[in-house]
Amino acid sequence: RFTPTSADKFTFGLWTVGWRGNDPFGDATRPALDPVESVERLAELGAHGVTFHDDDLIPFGSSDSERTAIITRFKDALDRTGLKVPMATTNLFTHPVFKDGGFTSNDRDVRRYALRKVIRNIDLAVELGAETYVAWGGREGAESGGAKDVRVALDRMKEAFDLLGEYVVEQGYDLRFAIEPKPNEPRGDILLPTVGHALAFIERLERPEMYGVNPEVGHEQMAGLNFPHGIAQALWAGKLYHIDLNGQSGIKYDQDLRFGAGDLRQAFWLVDLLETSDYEGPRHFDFKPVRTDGIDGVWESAKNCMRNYLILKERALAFRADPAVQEALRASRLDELAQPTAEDGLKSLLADTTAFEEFDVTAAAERSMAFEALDQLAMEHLLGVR
Ligand code: GLT
Ligand code: MN
Ligand code: MN
Ligand code: MN
Repeated sequence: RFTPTSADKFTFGLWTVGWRGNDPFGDATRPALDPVESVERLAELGAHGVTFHDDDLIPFGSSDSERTAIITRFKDALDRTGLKVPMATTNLFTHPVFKDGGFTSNDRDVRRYALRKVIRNIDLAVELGAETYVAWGGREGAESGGAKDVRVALDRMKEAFDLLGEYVVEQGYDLRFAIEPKPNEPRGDILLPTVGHALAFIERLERPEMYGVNPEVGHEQMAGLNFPHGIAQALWAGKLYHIDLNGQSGIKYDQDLRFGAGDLRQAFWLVDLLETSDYEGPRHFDFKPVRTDGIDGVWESAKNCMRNYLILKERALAFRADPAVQEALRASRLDELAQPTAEDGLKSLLADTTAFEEFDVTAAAERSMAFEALDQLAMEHLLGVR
């Protein structure tokens, strides 16, 4: 029970289990992990795949022959374990050259270099079978008002994504981009800070159908937003191309806790939403095993990201299947929300005196929505007492 299989589509970034615990105040607390060992351990735990930044796999500055040797060894591990690479991404944030960003650095040479770095890793991503290419622009932003002309920076951001789309089309690759929003950290303010900003940006691109979002639980919650609501809107727009699952407790630094830690109720509603939606992509964990723990804690937390998802999935399905819940949903008139407001058309709405002239506003205002009873049922399913 609660033991994952490949069919659950759980995936992990190499940078998650591989995080050594270095933070702005302290050095690494754990030794480096060999990506091949990560592949083997994740496969043993029941994961479906791994994802990576170019530099997670191939250390920055490796020679071409070193690069080839690393890729060969990595592919061999994938073949042996059956692990997939459904997504890859580019590190445009660690090296000091990216201190003012990649796609939107004020320095044009840096922008050209960033694009070439992405394109080089897109080729590798496609070679390894990836269908999604994530773009998290953590360094695209500013700490002060005069430092960035945001409208011009968005022109450069659009230019970058359009060029990458052109490259993918020209190569005949079957690859889509997923933009990952984050409000701040490492920059004081990051461009495309929330799911909503990213969705609006995508519609300005030359080939909008090639771009969607990769929302991360903690990133929206850092902005005080309701993550399941953001995911629902991304689904509604047909733009949920990928997802980063983790945990966060309120508005503070990016915690990247294991999935299920942090805001448990939002985690429940998120799993309920995903499992009743048509999203069939990976359930990707982007978390950081706490730096207090040794390597034991790394595998313990990786295992529990998946376990917590499966527990919440069981709870959410039980919630939906409970006749008392179905009754409560009707009492709260969720079925009525699903009915169009004026299927009879504007003309008949305007002619309908019961809609306005004769409408009993007082009686309607007095009808309870009965949301408390419904929410308590959800709470009791979540707590395992029903
Ligand atoms: C970095 C960031 C994550 C992103 C990764 C993809 S990099 O770890 O904090 O949220 O998903 O670039
Ligand atoms: Mn994060
Ligand atoms: Mn992160
Ligand atoms: Mn992420």
